[in-house]
Amino acid sequence: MKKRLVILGGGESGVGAAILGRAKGFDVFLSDAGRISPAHLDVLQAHHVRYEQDGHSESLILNADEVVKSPGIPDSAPLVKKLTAAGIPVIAEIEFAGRYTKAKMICVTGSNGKTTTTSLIYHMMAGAGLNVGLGGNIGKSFALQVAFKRYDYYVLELSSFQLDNMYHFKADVAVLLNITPDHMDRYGYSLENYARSKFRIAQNMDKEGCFIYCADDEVTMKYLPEAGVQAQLLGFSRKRQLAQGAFLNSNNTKLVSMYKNDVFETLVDELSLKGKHNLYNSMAASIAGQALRIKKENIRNSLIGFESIEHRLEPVLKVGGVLFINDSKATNINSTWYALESMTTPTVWIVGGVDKGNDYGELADLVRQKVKAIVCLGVDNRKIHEAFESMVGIIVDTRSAEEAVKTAYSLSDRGDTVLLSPACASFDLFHSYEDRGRQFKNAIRYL
Ligand code: UMA
Ligand code: ADP
Repeated sequence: MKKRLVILGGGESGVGAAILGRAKGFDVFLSDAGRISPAHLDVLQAHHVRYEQDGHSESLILNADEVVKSPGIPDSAPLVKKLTAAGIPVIAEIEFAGRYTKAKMICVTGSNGKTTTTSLIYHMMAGAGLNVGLGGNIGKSFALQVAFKRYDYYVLELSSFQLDNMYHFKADVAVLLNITPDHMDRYGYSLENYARSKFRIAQNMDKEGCFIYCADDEVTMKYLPEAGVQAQLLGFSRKRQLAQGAFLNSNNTKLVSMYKNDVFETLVDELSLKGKHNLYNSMAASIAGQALRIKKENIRNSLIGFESIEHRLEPVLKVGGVLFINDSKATNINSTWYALESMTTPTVWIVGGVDKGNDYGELADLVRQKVKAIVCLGVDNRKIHEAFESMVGIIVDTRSAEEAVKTAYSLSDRGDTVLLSPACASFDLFHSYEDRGRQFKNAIRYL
């Protein structure tokens, strides 16, 4: 008899898992509590996947041999609890798809910088002529690619939600960029739980593998000793030189990366991604490149030639001498900290949205130094007012990207920067951070 594979969630990851499940001969059933998008419905129908939407029918789910759960569904969901209580394995799409490929896995996690670093490593590997795919928490689902493509390597961005339901998946090269509070609601408001989830990226690695981590990150360094990582440990640091891994030379002009006896060096000024946070991302990518035996010329070319990604400190336009920057993907305090830190002119800061438990106090010093006015873009802006009223004279509430852009422009002078770096999720006023970033950019073009 065919094994019954139930997929919970009909988004990108669920649909990919369903297609792969069909290709591998499972009896597949996909269930979504809400509406499945027309594009995904087309794919399901084209592959004759049985599905339901607008609700989960327990009778069709609790008879599964195995369940693939979309990362947006928490383990605390009643249905997931029932499955677990019934002893039915609940796994992530990445775990499922990982069974059907022998490709080498380069995996990237962290609270911030995942998409940037994953894309940079992918760009480096593709530029070196490797047959490589890009997936995980980015773009087309990994499972869909495993169903249709034959890559030798995958570069996967992994969120903690994906890692939580991964058990046997093994990374060959793993990058843990940083651990700062995010998604605390899913981790019982415990940084320790969240950190443990991030370290799952290394759980099945052996001595052949490389674990690349930030030696300046306090939380990573706190949990590293107890994580029992078996792989070679390769740190990166802006603050000190390391025997193995990446760091700065003595006058901070060069990024130096040491892997075994191999030394790679490149000028910091020539790196295409600017800012201290991106220096970390470039360091992580350069060590990964060395561990993969990519030629130095290819590593250097990718670090110098990589173009910035949409919604991540993306310079948009200068209007009347005012530079507008779109950092809509900054959905937590740490990413906004780096954005404000990299500002070199007086800044009108657009901030707000759905707060995931922010401690705005961490931004106080930078706001005092750099911010001349605050434009709140959110439904409930009370915490922002309370945090910054004493240090910034002008704080204005707005309810749309257009209103925020017009207000910010009116508050700025030639030579200033208007920075959208919200430190919050977007769902109160927008469909997604991409929607917020695009509306911001459109509004600038109409000024
Ligand atoms: N759903 C149910 N039952 C529930 C709850 C939700 O059926 O109890 C359904 C929803 O109605 C929806 C579907 O589940 O149709 C969505 O599932 P999902 O939210 O897990 O999203 P996917 O579309 O499958 O996308 C997921 C990742 N989303 C999340 O982790 C929230 C995508 O990351 C990822 O690109 C995709 O898999 C590819 O495999 C996005 C993301 O926001 C970019 N990630 C978070 C982040 O980066 O901060 C972690
Ligand atoms: P993620 O995929 O982890 O959300 P992104 O690369 O999409 O990361 O970047 C998200 C936000 O974090 C952007 O605002 C970006 O400028 C900022 N960022 C990028 N790399 C880092 C880093 N290493 N540390 C802190 N913030 C970062």
